Amino acid sequence: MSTPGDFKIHATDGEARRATLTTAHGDIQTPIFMPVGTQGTVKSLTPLDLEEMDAQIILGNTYHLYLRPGDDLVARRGGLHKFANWKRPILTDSGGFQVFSLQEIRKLSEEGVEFRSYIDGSKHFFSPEKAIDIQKNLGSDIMMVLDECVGYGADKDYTNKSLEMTTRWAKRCRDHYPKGSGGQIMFGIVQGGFYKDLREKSLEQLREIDFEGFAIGGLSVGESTKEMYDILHHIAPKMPSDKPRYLMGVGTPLDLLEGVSAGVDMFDCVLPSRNARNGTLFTSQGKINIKRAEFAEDDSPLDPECGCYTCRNFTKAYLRHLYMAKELLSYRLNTYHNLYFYLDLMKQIRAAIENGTFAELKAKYEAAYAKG
Ligand code: PRF
Ligand code: ZN
Repeated sequence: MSTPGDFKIHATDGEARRATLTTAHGDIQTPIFMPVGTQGTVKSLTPLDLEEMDAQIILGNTYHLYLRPGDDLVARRGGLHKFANWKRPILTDSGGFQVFSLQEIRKLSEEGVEFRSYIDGSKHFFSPEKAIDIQKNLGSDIMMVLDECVGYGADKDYTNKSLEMTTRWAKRCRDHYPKGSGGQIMFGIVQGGFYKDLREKSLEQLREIDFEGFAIGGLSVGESTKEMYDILHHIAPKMPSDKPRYLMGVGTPLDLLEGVSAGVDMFDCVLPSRNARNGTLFTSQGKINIKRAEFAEDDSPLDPECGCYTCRNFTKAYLRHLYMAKELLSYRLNTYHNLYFYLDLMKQIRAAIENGTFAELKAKYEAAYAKG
């Protein structure tokens, strides 16, 4: 019998790992990409769509669901799985990042963070304990600790003080939900900005606290790709090798391949779903924008190598028409394709690690996406 938090590595290829993570709602095969369902829905898709494309786990946001419809309301309906009729695992972010990225006005103290609702301007307060209570109410399989994601360009003194507070908050989160006290598991979040020694310090402090997994936060906040990859390759291989590693809010197809090559197991990002809605589509030949005039009478599928519903049934000319006419189906078909593409990429990555051909797969996508 396996219990939530169990993590079994089946194969490795360089730093890349092929593993299984057990949660209360089933196993997750890693490396994995988690579609973002901020408000308890992956925009424009049904749970059936997501199951069909083999999404193994989706992400929900503490911040949004607390403000609307309210985590108590969700709890009274048996939790987010029941409420949204999603039977597979859910990871919830703690709200820390959303408070820091969506608000100019917020008050940060040792106790927690005060912020205003993006809906009606009302005042709210998240302590580390509150962030966990909300995630308990939502009933997610994986909870994230409350952290401060420092902005790009923060100086070393600020970054240092911030990561030490993030550690104290992480400890308070764990103490509020000790390991094994329920079916939910909890991940710590490594911060430390773009200072390698501070990243190491954050990791060392979090290691002392007993988490089921560890995330890398504070990346993709405005830095160059080179700076991000530099920190990624420095810190990911130093993270506990017997626990899942999660790179938060990243990224492009090449970022996922780079992350896996550094030993990352889990990813989430709004990029495939958000880009889909503005007509930017990922294909095996690179990125295209469906609104371009060259597609007006293009009767070929979006991606001839893709097996998704969109690519099997519609032409680029039709997808362009839907986009130009702002038809609702445009959002749906585009989102379906982009997420299918991301999930299929992860499937290829898992197979390549098992076969010891990960480097070849990475090189293939690097060639297709060289144009950016
Ligand atoms: N912290 C949390 N969530 C996040 C991030 C973070 O640093 C990021 C940074 N890319 C995305 N989502 N809690
Ligand atoms: Zn497709």
